[in-house]
Amino acid sequence: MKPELLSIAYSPWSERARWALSCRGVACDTRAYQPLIGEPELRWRLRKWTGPVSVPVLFTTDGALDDSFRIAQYAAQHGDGAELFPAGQEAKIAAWNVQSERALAAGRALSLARVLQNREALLEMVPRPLRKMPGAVHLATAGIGRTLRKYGATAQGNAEGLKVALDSLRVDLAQSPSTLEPRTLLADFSYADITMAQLLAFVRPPASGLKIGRANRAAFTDDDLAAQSPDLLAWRDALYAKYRHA
Ligand SMILES: N[C@@H](CCC(=O)N[C@@H](CS)C(=O)NCC(=O)O)C(=O)O
Repeated sequence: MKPELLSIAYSPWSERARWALSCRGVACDTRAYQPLIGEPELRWRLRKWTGPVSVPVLFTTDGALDDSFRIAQYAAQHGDGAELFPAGQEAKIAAWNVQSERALAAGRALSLARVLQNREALLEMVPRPLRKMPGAVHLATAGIGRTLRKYGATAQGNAEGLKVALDSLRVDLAQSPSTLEPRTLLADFSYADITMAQLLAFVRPPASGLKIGRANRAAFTDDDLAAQSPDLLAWRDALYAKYRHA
């Protein structure tokens, strides 16, 4: 039986898992997760009644993997294709993933603060059939407020948090042994590139990979960071063009 991936179309956390699985050609059924509304079913399937639950989740015949990093490790062991975790580099890749986690948390707070100010972006967060319902904007506002509380996010210092991570990515790329074009963080393309490229989703979302509405694309974009990061945006876009196939 094929594994099933539950993911959010516009989420960079989900994108890390989708990219890793597609890179290794791991065939899976895919289903879209709807925050808030989908949570009871997710808890039921995970048998997790308390504490936070998040996506992506990969349901396999051996159990559920509820973190993108574990899903990427599964992809590395099952499919065929790019070596996502080259031997001897696992600890380095895990450290990049920790940096990515921190930076994405900063990006989430930054972008959701902008979504809260934007009616059209709020409506895009509501499933299409429910958008005309009275209170739809209210529902989205409540959902986002809940997400911000769930992840303990405050907008303060978050632009700085993301900027520090971008600066560190720039240094790591400059110091990499890679002779490839675009440069990769290790000698060859690996999960390090997948996880670090996601930082740029909160600078300006990529043209493919993430399915994101027009208003949310604008809310995810940080004009100041984008103006400071044309080199990293170009790096991310080139990585997508070369390595991110559907
Ligand atoms: N470390 C986890 C983090 C995943 C995560 O933060 N997912 C968020 C993305 S916004 C989520 O599921 N949000 C939906 C919700 O909280 O209801 C991973 O990489 O899989």
